[in-house]
Amino acid sequence: MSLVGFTGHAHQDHAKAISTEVPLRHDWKLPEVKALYELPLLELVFKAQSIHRQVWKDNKVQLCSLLSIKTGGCPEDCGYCPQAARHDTGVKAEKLMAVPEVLEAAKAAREAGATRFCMGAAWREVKDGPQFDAVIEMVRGVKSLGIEACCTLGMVTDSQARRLKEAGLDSYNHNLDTSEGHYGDIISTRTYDDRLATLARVREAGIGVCCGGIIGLGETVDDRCHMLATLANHAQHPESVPVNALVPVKGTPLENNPRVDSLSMVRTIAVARILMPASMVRLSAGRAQMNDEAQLLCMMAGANSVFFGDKLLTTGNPEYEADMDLFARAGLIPLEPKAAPAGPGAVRR
Ligand code: SAM
Ligand code: DTB
Ligand code: SF4
Repeated sequence: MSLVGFTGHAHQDHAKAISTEVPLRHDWKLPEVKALYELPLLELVFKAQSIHRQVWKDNKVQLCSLLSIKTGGCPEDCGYCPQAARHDTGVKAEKLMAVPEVLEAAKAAREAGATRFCMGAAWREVKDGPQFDAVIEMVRGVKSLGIEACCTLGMVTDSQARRLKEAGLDSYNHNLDTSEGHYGDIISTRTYDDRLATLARVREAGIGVCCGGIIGLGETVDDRCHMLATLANHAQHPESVPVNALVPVKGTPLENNPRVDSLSMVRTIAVARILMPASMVRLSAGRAQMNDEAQLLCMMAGANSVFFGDKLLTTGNPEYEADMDLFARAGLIPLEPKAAPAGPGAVRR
């Protein structure tokens, strides 16, 4: 068990008076996670919010911006994904964006209040060469704007992870998506172990880990709890845990999956917060399908970050104005740009 401490925390300003009394556990068992998940909802939210406030005393919400730097044409077969080449979704394969274009978008995002810029590529894995060199330039450029840089590029090797770290990358997003048991029903072109191996390389290189999942893939409550326990039982918790609701896209095998009940999002987020008190929990895909009240309940349950801007990678997100209006009406305080850290934290999670 490790304790949350002050030193080197990735969000030192944000988490200002982080409590030294919140234990970080790495030995969660499925029945205890499930018992949390199945608590009466308000009890669960109360528990999660109590932990949240002990750690995140200033109670701010980070605005992150997401850009698809390389869209579509992906060789993988992730059942949910509109960018898989084999799914006829109308998403066209595009080339990698040019560095200046990406940096323009990052600048605009910063101006609009983003403190984190995430670049996504529809790749199975990173290949060394001019395209990876360009991504390295993008990372350097984003860092020179004084905001956090995050990438999600598929699998990486040790040396690629080291180069990303040297360029200043704060965080690498690579989701487990679901439980190990359900993984094979959703993706066949790579394994859960491939996923874990990339995450280990990212961690080893000293880059912050951004790892979460999707609900609504036809998984059971056990699967959800299993995934959350897997995340929390890593020797260090991921610094960042995105919780996505499936956005069903026509042409994908999961196009007819039933819509995710927003209360399941609330429960998943609350359990993530309880299991990983010091991690950023990000209310990610699926916000456009949620009303204001459901989003606020997710924040009450411990979500302290959203992606803003009208598009995620290829699917819709709430309009900027609607988000700003929600923040104003609810009195939500965005994490200020100056609070963005210079690099990944060294604290054990
Ligand atoms: N190709 C890289 C990979 O798979 O790691 C990076 C990009 S991929 C689009 C990033 C994440 O987006 C996936 O791991 C998945 O969690 C999420 N995602 C993709 N399609 C989604 C959908 N339709 N609904 C919700 N989340 C989705
Ligand atoms: C994550 O977990 N969610 C974001 C980010 N990481 C890269 C991506 C959501 C993608 C939703 C489907 C789309 O827009 O294509
Ligand atoms: Fe490719 Fe990533 Fe989509 Fe899977 S989730 S098909 S790896 S872009």
